[in-house]
Amino acid sequence: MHEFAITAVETLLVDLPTIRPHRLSMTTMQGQTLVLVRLRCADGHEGLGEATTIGGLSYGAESPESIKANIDTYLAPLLVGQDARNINAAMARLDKAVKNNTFAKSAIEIALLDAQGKRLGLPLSELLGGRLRDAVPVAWTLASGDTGRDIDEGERMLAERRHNIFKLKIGANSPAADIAHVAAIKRAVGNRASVRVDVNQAWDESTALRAIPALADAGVDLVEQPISRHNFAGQVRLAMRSPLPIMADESIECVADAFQLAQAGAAPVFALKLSKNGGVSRVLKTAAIAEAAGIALYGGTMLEGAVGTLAAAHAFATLSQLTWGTELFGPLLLTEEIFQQPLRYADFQLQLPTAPGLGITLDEERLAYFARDLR
Ligand code: MUC
Ligand code: MG
Repeated sequence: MHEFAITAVETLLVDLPTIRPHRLSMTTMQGQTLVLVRLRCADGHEGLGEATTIGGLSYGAESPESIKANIDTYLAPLLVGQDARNINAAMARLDKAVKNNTFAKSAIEIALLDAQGKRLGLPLSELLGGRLRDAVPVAWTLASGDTGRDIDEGERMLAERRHNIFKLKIGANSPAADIAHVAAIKRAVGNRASVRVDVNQAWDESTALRAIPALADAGVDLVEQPISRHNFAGQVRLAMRSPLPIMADESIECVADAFQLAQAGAAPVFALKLSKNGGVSRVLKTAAIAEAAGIALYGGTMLEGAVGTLAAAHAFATLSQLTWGTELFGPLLLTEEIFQQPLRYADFQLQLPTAPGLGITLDEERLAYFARDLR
């Protein structure tokens, strides 16, 4: 076999509890399942990759189990024997044989990049051309489902200087109840924090038209994905009429979606997510489209653990603008650590590692304890 060949692609499902129930408009999460990819190479290097979904299949078309099955059955056999150093060729080979499955492909590309970074002795951000910042601002999602508990949590985050941007998950309750909930939290934190909302597509256009001005009056800064990704014309109309900037999240499932939204003027802010675009190189293409169109950027999350979070942080650190910061807090939502070093969150930011690749090492014992197939 070739000196730099990929020798094995292993996938593991790792079930970890969350620190509290995480309530979104479409599901309440009690835990998170990480799909970890371990990609081994003939030169002795190993790359780590990861993908997560939200609430199994409640966010999109891929689940942790489908990601694992599709990597094991279809993607891994296409990779074994290929040159691990030519990431573009490896990903093109996958794209030729397998449609969509962007989460699975993203996890693999992250693993290839991690291995390459280790091979060359470069942090992933340097592999991507170099970082423009050593840390990224990180929002926290207040989503306990209880207003008082959310205010206490927000106060704690401010006091610890961990987060001063809060995203509130709304859309599960009536608009009136949601607006009262948001207004109470904004009143409590005042100008010490930016408050944004994520509706996760729960409203129709008429509801959004009525609710968004009230959210603006309450002091909200940004509204994420208020209506269905399928109501394209409605998104364009809303972007024109809304007193608050609208961020597209679910509407972007690939780079072509980003182009169409930009072309139509459907949202002045894009949430960037590696897994929905199909990996690091793809999400940077979406960022380039946004930049060319004057669309502001936000570093989104699918509530990944440390591997997916660091891959995103390295990618987002290379962007010339990140107007709305990031929400790369996924590891902080989990109660258990499976890596040798926790990520460094301080002064409202995630600090980027400087070690080669992603800059993280597995704790094998803890992994073996939490991995579904090894228990
Ligand atoms: C989403 O829709 O943005 C991001 C943060 C969070 O709490 O949920 C995710 C998903
Ligand atoms: Mg969202």
